[in-house]
Formats: sequence, C-alpha cells, structure tokens
Amino acid sequence: IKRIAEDVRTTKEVKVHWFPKQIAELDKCHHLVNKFDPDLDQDHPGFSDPVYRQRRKMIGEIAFRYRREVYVTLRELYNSHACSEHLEAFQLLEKHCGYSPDNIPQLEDVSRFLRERTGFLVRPVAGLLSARDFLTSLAFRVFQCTQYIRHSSSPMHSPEPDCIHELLGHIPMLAGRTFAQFSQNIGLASLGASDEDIEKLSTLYWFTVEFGLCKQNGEIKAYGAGLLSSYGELVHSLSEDPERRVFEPDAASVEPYQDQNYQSVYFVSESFLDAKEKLRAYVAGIKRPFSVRYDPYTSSVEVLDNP
Ligand code: NLE
Ligand code: FE2
Repeated sequence: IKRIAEDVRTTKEVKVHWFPKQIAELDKCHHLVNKFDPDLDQDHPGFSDPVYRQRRKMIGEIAFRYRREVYVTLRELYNSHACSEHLEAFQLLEKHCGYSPDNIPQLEDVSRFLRERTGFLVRPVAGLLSARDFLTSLAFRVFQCTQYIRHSSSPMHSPEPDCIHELLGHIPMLAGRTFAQFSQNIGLASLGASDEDIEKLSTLYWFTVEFGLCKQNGEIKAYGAGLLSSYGELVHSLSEDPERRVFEPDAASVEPYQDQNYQSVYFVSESFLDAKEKLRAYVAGIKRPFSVRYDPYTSSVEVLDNP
C-alpha cells in the first residue's frame, strides 16, 4: 500500500529547481553568465587588450577556486602521484573523518581514526618544534600538528608546516602500519642522542617522511608529507627537473637541504619495508650508552643498559 502511495505521489510531484539550504552550499552556485566575458564579447572594451584579459582570467580563477583550491587540486594529483598507502587511507578519511573540499577535520576525530589504525595520536602544537622535541614525540607514536593555515597568496607551497600539510600529507601516511613503525623508529633512535646525531636523524626524517619517494609497480610515487601537501612540489618532484637518488641512510642523513623552496634532490626507497630495514641498520651504528624499548601496554619507554 505504501509503495502505491509513493508512486502516486511521484507522478504528481512538481519539479522544483534545486536551491541551497545552507550558506556552505553557495559553493555550488558558481555558474557564470558569459555575456560580458572579455574573451568572448568583441564589443567589450578589453577585447583587444591581452594583458587585461590575462589578469581578468587570473582573478576569475581565484574566485572560482576559493577555498577548495588546495584540496581539489591535490586530490586530483594524488591519483597519479601518491603512493598506494596514501590513496587508500585518504579514501577512508573521506568516508569516516570528514575530509572534503568544504571541511577542515577536527584533530580529535583524526586522532581517534589513527589510534584505531596504528595507535598514533595527534596533539596540537603552536608552530615548528625543535627537531629534538619533534622526534621525541614520535617515539611515543604522538604526532604534533600545527593548527593554522598557509597564506592564501601561496596555496601551492608553504615553507612551514600548516594544517593542510599535517592533514593531507602526514595523517594518511601515519595510518599505514609499516610507515608508522618507521616513523616511531626514528623517534626512538633520537632519545638521548647527541646533537650531532639529532641533526642526522632529522635530515633522514626530512628526506623520507617529509620528501620521500618510493617505487611501486615500476613507477615512482610520492610518500613524503611535504610533497603530498604541496601541489607545486608534488609535480616538481616527479618531473624531469630534480635529481633522484636511491635511498641510503648514510648518504641521506648528511645531504644538505634548504626549507624555503622545492628540493633539488629526492631519495627513492624500494618500499617501506626496505626503508625500515635500512633505517634499522643505520640506527644500530649510532653510539648510545644505553638502548631503549617501547612498551605499548603502558605507552612508556624502557631504558636498558648496554652490557
Ligand atoms: N612544503 C610543504 C607544503 O607546502 O605543504 C610544507 C613542508 C613542511 C616541512
Ligand atoms: Fe611535516
């Protein structure tokens, strides 16, 4: 009976044009009337002025992409440029964690998600931390996340971390088991290390967790968060321009780098397992008068005296 009633109703239904019910849905009201477009209208006073038309086009694009630009551009690029682990986790984050072009997810939700996947937690931090403090938190599977967002004049690249970098770059990667273990291992190696070793470990971190590339099915893909959060550098890293070398911790840990612009050298890992093994061998060579073991039951670090 119910079914019949519905059928009757649909046949009588009057089609009403869609309209937004929420202010955020104004994002869908973006259809332009081209009548006065200086590119199409020969009578437009700017028709024969290419500089004016170029500038007008640029301004139009900014308005069009307002707010969704970084998310939408990166999301598209991931299909061809991101490693499979990132793509997989990103889908889950869109499904369960409020990742979308119109929403900046809450750290609380993201933290809950990661805890279920790899036991990583995120906590807020006001800005760029010292290398020692940042690496220390990784030892406990804690990831310190900035909250602010990059300046709108440079959406394609930011020299400092921001919430786009953390949420789109780091979080999906930390949802993978091997990569999470790799990250924690760098942290554990840093505990009580000399300033010199901290410098080397943070350089290793830079060329892997931040700017690492890896091989997948014969292709090179990005897994570094600094690449996955910058659509300028993501394209650059897999282009003809930079140099790409095989990942070797001994070399990567002393390679000079700058943090203002795109990198000129990237290191390519065979796989995360391979990177993890290589890191293990490298860390074994760091001299410390003790060793450490992480106890996941109590979330604490045990210090063991070396025999
Ligand atoms: N260059 C990155 C970005 O634009 O998202 C941030 C790197 C932070 C180390
Ligand atoms: Fe980062």
